[in-house]
Amino acid sequence: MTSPYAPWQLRAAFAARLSDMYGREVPAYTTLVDVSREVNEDVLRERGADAERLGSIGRVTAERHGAIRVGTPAELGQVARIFGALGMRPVGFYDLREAAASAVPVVSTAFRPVDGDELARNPFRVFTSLLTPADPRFFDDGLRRRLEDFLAARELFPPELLALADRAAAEGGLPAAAAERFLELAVAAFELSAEPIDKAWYEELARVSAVAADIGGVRSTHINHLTPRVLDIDELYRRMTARGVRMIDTVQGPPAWDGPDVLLRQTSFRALDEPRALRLADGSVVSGALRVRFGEVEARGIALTRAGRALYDDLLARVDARRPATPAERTATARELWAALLPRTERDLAARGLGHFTYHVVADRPRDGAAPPASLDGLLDGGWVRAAPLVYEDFLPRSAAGIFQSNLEEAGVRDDAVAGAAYDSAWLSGAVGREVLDPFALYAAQERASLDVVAQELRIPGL
Ligand code: OOG
Ligand code: NI
Repeated sequence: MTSPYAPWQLRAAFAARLSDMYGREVPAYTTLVDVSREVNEDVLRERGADAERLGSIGRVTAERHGAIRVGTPAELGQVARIFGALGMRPVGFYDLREAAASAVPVVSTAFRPVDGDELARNPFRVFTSLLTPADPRFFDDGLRRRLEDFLAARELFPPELLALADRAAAEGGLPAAAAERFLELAVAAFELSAEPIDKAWYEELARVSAVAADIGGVRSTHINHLTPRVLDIDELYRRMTARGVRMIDTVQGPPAWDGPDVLLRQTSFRALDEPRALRLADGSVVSGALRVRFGEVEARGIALTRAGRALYDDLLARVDARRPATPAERTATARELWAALLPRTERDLAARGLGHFTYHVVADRPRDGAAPPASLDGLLDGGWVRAAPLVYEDFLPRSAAGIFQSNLEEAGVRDDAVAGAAYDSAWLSGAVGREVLDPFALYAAQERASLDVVAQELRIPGL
């Protein structure tokens, strides 16, 4: 008997098949993946081993995040079962309803592996958004009721898929034939459906928000984008532009600078019109076109601590306060503040408690009879221990809102005269049916565990 497919193997296979499927649906995605690969190869050639400091080239080349959007807590719970079978858990709470310029009626989390070795095997993650029909700033009572009825009557995931997901979770994987069936059904669930869309209903929701229409205006779900990781996002931006692809006007996230890469930088382009069948009021079906999907690419840097993240958020606020008139001015302001506020080296980032690292005993340090010092600083200075940066595995709400918004035609409407419905991480945990994990706690635990191993190996009382 062959051994069953482990969750990480199912995850890697799912990510690869989703990528094939999405490449057939959105050819521009294939161009983006090709250009990303070229950039990564060039960076590796130029920078050598340094290029792999935040992940092996094998990991980075295969690395993708997807984005999906669902309508109800019940649907979100089903998503959690499917991704749970792939070893992915909900991490982080993102409220995209609040971002100033962009009114997107969703709250989100990201499903991803959480253990260091699982991330190294395959870090596939999916940014998952849940529509908020109960937020009166977007939906009045009548629309809310019709929307909830519409959502309650649809089925996104076939029972056979969910049963296989539960079996994979219970048995820690699936045997070959069941794995094959599970992957087939899982990928199919995220394909763009050919079923006709009720044009009037879709347009009514689109007047509130294009995202609301994309989620609640159709009877199925689909992958919204699939994002490759690139080692030099500014170079990628130049190359895509040179190929005639019109990118959004900025790279979201921290500015480019000559210090350590931190957090996440992302940019995107609008996908083309996609043909969709539309059903008119008289029951006839016509062919129409919708533009909801896009291409996105990202560069990942070092995970920041809570303090580091507070510094980043403060930086964004300071940039806003200067009211830059153009994207170029915004970038220039950010670079100036960034250079003034952020440490220029990884070592300083760690010393100031701003970035997360794991620590490792240097095995081949020449022995000179001296006892290892008892402080981390001393251990690093003396060459006993080396620090490896932890890569940021999560998302940024402000960037996510920017990505959502820059790819929409209409800004959407949010009526700030009424109070919004309150959602937080605890509420989302209830909706998902499992605990939404705190990303900061995950990085801190990884860092802590590495320090415990160092202390044990060097026989020092504790670090
Ligand atoms: C999600 C947009 C956010 C990211 O990478 O920040 C996102 C969506 O469009 O559904 O994917
Ligand atoms: Ni994305």
